[in-house]
Amino acid sequence: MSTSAEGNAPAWQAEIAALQATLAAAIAAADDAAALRQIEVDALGKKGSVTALMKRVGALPPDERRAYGAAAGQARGAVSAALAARSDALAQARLQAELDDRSFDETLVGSSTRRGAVHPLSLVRRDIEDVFSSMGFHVLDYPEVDSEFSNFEALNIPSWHPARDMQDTFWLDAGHLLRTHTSAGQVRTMHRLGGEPFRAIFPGRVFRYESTDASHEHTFHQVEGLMIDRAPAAGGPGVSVGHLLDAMRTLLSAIFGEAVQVRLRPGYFPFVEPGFELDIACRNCGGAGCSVCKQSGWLELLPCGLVHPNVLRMGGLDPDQWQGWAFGLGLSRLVMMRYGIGDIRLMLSGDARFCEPFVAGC
Ligand code: FA5
Repeated sequence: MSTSAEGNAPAWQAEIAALQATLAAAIAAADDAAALRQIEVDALGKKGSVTALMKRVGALPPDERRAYGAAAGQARGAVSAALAARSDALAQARLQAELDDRSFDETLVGSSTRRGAVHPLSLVRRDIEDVFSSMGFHVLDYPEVDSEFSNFEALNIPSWHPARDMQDTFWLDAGHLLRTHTSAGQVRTMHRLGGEPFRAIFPGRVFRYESTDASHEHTFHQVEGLMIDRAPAAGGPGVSVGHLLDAMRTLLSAIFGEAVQVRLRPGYFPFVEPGFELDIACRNCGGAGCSVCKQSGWLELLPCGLVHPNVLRMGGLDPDQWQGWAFGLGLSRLVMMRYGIGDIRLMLSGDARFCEPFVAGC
């Protein structure tokens, strides 16, 4: 059926050789990966010319099929190999062109990436957590969205109480609010850890609906401290204002690396009795008076006191059996004092330059 004009060689031999030669020329002429890919599809794809060769084997006389299959298979292998070789050669040429490109100077120093820094609030918070952990305190975390109950009622501040006006509140729906102070975690902690003496701190972000100035933000950080022990009447050591002050002094000297001048004033908070305000001498101005301390030389930093019996009751603790002290440290203000930051509003401004001096602390 299919012998060539010159003699015995079947016609398909010349046909396969011609196709192979055409493809070899096309592959050699292809000068990018897309052109090569097209040739590959046209030759080896489902409807490709080489694939078509393979399909024709059934139409040949049985005695030619074996030789035909071998020749078509060899053509397919040769085309695949030529495609791969050309692809390698093109990649190599591309690389060489990049290396030859004199506009690229591989001896130039690379540009450096900017290093991040730990925010000073986090640095001081870590220090405080270390100091209190070493004194046996748990470090707890509570939600920023809390209930009116935790934030006020559980702290002996019912809805009619004038003390609610001391902390202007961002109200949410259905008795929820953005906590105005970390004290919102006090009663929850008593339920969680009570029944045994315990010590805990709970640092966090708090929110107040108030106008801002150099020392007031609507969003700032506090650290709450709470210590509960058995009353002497219940055979325990009890807790005292002396112990509270001692813990506060330990904390402040650890933060500032030296003894800090403090003063204690009576302070009113419905959830402590007696209550105090612990102020520290303004380190921004050395006590001379500045915008941070509102010219007074002192900065209100650390309200504290002995836990009110009503709050102990709310926490499921019998005030005849249990006593406690609590403090609510203004962490943002402490950070300002430690690093001489003149305006609290810089703290959460989101300006990356604010953190640059603290890169070394990472
Ligand atoms: C309270 O928030 C009480 N929960 C503290 C407390 C806890 C008292 C436990 C007794 C026992 P006060 O509203 O004073 O108290 O806030 C505590 C501290 O947070 C202040 O001393 C001050 O350092 C800081 N602070 C208060 N308001 C702001 C504000 N707007 N911006 C920055 N810091 C503030």
